[in-house]
Amino acid sequence: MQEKENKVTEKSKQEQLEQYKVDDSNKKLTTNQGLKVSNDELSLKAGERGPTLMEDFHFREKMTHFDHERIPERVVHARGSAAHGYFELYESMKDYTKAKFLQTPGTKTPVFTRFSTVVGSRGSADTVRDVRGFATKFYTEEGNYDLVANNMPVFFIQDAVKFPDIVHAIKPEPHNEIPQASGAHDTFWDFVANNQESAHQVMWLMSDRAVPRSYRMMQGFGIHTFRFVNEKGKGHFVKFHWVPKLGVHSLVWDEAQKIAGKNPDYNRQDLFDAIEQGNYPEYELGVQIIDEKDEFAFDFDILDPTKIWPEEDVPLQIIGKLVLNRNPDYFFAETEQVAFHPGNVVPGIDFTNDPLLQGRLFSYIDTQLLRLGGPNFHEIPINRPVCPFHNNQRDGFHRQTINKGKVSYHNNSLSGNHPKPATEAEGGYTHYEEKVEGRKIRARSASFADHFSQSKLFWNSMSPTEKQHIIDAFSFEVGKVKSMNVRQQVVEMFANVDISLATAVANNIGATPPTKTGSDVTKSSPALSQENTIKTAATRKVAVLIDQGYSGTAVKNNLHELQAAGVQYETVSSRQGMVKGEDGTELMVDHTFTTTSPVVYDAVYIVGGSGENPAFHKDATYFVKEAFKHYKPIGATEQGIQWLEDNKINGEPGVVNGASGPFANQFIQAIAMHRHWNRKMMD
Ligand code: HDD
Repeated sequence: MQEKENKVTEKSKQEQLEQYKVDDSNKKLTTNQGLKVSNDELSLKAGERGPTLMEDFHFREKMTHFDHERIPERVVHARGSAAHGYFELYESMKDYTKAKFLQTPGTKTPVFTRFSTVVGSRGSADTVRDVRGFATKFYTEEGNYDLVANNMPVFFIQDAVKFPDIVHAIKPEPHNEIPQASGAHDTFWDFVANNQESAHQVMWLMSDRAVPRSYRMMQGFGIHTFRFVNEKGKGHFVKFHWVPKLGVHSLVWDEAQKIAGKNPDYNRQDLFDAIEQGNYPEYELGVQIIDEKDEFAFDFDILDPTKIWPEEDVPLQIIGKLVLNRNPDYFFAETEQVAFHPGNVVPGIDFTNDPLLQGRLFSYIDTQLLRLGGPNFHEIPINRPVCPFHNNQRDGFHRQTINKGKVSYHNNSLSGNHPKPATEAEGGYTHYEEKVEGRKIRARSASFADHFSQSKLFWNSMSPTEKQHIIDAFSFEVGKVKSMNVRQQVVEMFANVDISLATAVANNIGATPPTKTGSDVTKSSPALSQENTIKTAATRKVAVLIDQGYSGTAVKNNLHELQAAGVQYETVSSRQGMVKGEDGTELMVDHTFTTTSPVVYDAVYIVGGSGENPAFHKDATYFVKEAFKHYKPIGATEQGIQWLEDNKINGEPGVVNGASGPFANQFIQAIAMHRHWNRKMMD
């Protein structure tokens, strides 16, 4: 298929994909050869009770296709969900980069973004403790640019040659393939303790960042230091950040584990539903920029992927926004077959010598050759650039393009030496001419040696609740390690970060408390605490517990106000069908206590009803207790108020009593807070 040479707009990718879409509705069933099929239920047999005949081409074609339906899952990031959208530039970056999509404010570039967990298989649960991938393909007029990011700003290792090791260590153990999608086992922690460059990322992994409430509520980080190059050829170091408009929010660990059973598709569903409802996820793109002359001005090496650039030292400049506004039509064709590669760059964006980035530049194409079955995966619709592409590459499995003419080499005279390399002025990519000199050596730069100062910076930046969650997470994960020796090694290692952390963990997991003094870093970075991010009730989901005889007008008004604030709700009762208010109004019940669970809601609104049956009361009690335990906002009006008294939670933080002032407003504020940590726990 020949693309038209036209200007890229927000819709360019969608328009391109439309050409490949097929609508099967109201169509006759055919074979892949276009032959109409007259019977799709019975194979061709020699007699009604006889053997199936070889000549049944329909049976053979259908079965063969089915037998070959599966492709290898991604070796990491196998489980993911994606969406289409656009990136809009706010501020010209032309002083720093000549990338065309970053020149003119208002420019919109079509994108496809895939979120993922890292460790679990394709069918694993969403809400496991893990890093999340956040990969975006920008379909620019100069070719595809991929920002293959994670939701944590640092990585476990400093050199790509160790990537197979860290992945082997955290994946299920090879002898029994246990545990699935979890780092809570011996080999992972053995790796950590014996590869201490992992310290900083492990701190992030033990923090709430590892259990995001939603893909819509997590940050993204390019991690590596990349290079911007402007029209004059001047380079700047740059780090990329995605900042979610809804703030950064997480599940609590007990809740995350329960959701993994109640709805393993929790994050996937949330993304899909939000887009269907028109609540388009939005993230702003921030850049941190360092002048080349300041390459050595920091107390860490800016090429080290286990280090952040504290935002208080290198400010984050917001330059544009990403809006995800369209769900894929076909998961396999789009989400599964999309192929990202950090080496997909455009003029004006270049690499640095970060040894992790350098290795990634090899790994992605290599893995896709296997996963997507050959070298033509760039022709799969989701991967095709929206600008034309021409070269002398030919053949290979699944070739689709029909290149005309007999010339497929360079240099040539038979076709005027076309396709011809472009000059820099014509948009030809030229690599940044960094001067490099050195001996061939397998060594780690001494400037990469400090693994604990920024781990401590992270610890110092956490709120007391966040710190407690980190202690709890270490205690859970390392507490599952069978080897007492490995447990002790982990405790000793994290004593280098903070002695109170290591001591608390040691006491929880039966290890000997360490006697070291820990890192003496006192600095903190408020930007690292997710408690300091935006809080809003918009798009939060409330369970409305309601039964026969509810108070019609009050409920209607409150639900109306919640909706006006962008809050979503579902009604939950003992039976499906309608519930009737005492004023005769009726409401549809969305869920019963068996088809849903408190863990999948952000808040609970207890309405009750004058005709409550005992089963309702029992189930609602469990529902609210569970939500309370997970620090969620709880509101009550009408008959629900008595419930707060009966269960002794009236007056607790985040518990909103409709009898005391305007309910909806207070409840919306409580929802916006996300969780209310300073509660007394019930038994
Ligand atoms: Fe990677 C997939 C992000 C280090 C090798 N990686 C993959 C995906 C994301 C990342 C988001 C999923 C893309 C998708 O949705 O299809 N990876 C990162 C980040 C890293 C990182 C942010 C550190 C800064 N990765 C990394 C290293 C290597 C790889 C050091 C190997 C040298 N990553 C891969 C891979 C994957 C992959 C094996 C598996 C599937 C794929 O590429 O397409 O090549």
